[in-house]
Amino acid sequence: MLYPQRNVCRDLVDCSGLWRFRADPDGVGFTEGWSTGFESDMVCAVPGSWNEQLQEYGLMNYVGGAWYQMDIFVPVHFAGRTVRLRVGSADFQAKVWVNGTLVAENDILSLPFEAMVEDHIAPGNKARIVIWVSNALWPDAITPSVTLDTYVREERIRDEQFPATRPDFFPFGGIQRPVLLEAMNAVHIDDLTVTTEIDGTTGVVSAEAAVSAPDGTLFRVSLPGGEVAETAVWSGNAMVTLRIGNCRFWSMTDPHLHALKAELWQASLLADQYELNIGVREVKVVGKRLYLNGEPVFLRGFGKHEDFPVHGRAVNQPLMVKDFGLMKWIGANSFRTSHYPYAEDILDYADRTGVLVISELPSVNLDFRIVSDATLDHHRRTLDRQIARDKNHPSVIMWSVANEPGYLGEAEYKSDKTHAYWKAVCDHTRALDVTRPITMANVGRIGHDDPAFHYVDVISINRYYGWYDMPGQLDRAGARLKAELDAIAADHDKPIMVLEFGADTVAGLHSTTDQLFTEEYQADFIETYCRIIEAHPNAIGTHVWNFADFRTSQHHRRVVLNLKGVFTRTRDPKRAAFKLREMWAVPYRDPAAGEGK
Ligand code: GCB
Repeated sequence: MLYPQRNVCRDLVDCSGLWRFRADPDGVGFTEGWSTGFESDMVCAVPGSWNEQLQEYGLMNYVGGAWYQMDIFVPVHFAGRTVRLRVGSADFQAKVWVNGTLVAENDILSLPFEAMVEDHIAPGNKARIVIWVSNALWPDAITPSVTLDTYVREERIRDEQFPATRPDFFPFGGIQRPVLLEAMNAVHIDDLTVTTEIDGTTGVVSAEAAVSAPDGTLFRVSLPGGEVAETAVWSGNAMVTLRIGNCRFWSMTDPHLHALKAELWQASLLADQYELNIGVREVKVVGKRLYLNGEPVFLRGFGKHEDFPVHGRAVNQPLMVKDFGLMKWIGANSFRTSHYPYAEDILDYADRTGVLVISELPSVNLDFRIVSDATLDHHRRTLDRQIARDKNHPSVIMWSVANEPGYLGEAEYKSDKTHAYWKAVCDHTRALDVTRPITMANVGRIGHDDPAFHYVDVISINRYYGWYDMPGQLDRAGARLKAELDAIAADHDKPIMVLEFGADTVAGLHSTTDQLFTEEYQADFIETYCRIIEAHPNAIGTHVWNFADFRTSQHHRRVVLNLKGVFTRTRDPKRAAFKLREMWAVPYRDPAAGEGK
């Protein structure tokens, strides 16, 4: 799935801006024909979440459908060309009409979808784009819905969150990434898959294309160093391999990108061109270690969120640049896109800056009492889309296929059905991408005999001893964490990643003794975890929860925000940030490597 681009063969129109907006809690828009156009005085900025943006219009906690409309001028030179409409993300479900014709429907969370629309537009005129978006989830989604009834039925009314959501982050709604119109020739490259290998000092680059082009069209790939390879298209496909001698491999310290140029030629006519920044690197799990280019790596970093005042979950480039600056300042080398795929801009920037990314699917708190074939189908289709979108990023080193399934500790989780589910999900992931390891974030309530551990390459656990359990008692918490790492290591010869651990902290609150919510406690908590994890021979990383405070649904245990950030929501450092900076200035020392010396 290629991000639209502007070059000698392609052009694009960015439809960002103020779209006409209308909430539709009762779904009347469908019967009243809003898909051809509707009246409203209200606007919503795209990309943007509607919640904080339209708080004063009653939209802060709104869960349901809403309509967006934009009349966009289609340039004259789009005439006679293939035109692709691409919506970067519209959470969580969407339908799109162009000049009154339904062109796309989407139920994949937080990922792009597209439609070819040349038959529905008249270049040289405006085209009306209408998008219906709903931020309501549904029971079979890979992040299942909850309602007030769910809490009542389960006799957990004190767990009710408003808006009702199981995940511990706000259900921002809206068109949160750009809407783009891209023009290209009828003969064009639909997709590129680039994989890289290291052969001594040589980089081996394979570029496989899916194309709309007749057999015999020339597919040509070149690199800035002068390497070129070409082949004839056959049956909509083409593949070439290039070798880069004395290759500068992509790494954390030298994130070198090669601008690969893929082209389609019909005799002497250039029909299409696509430029892709690639990094030559190899990721592997061997035994209990993770390797990048043959060197063991220890991940130090964070779970994050796309979250900021007013913007909500929308792509926010200044914030992105700031966050990467803070990660560099603190000494982090990696982050997880908890708990959904992030905007492409963020992955591009990670490619440029050498930050390693665990790319997580938008699957949170699967409930194995209600998981169905439809859920598995949704999981597989999401994997298809996410891997199609993110496969070419050198920064993406691992897929996390879910966060905290079995969250309620339901008995159904430890069953054959669950084994079959994770086997199917991991098999599907490997069928799509054999070049990256797979993980999944296990929840404390399921403990360390999680069926998923048998199918993933890296075992990941989220733990909160010293916070939700054993509050204020870091000695007990540390002993429990160590015992659990040992228990997992005894059962599985696999790397272990601690993907979450953290403590809510009110910036400015202090205490001379261990006290929840204080800056000292958060710093001590994180230090205790990091020291225990780094000393464990199976551990390959620590990801602190969370990089920054973030908005949640309303619940008595959250003071507007989840306060586990080491930075505030507006990015001021808490004491723990300085503690991490001090600890992460000291290089990781592999405890196993020290043996026998
Ligand atoms: C978790 C979840 C994360 C929450 C966090 C917390 O285990 O994965 O989404 O925000 O705990 O702070 O409770």
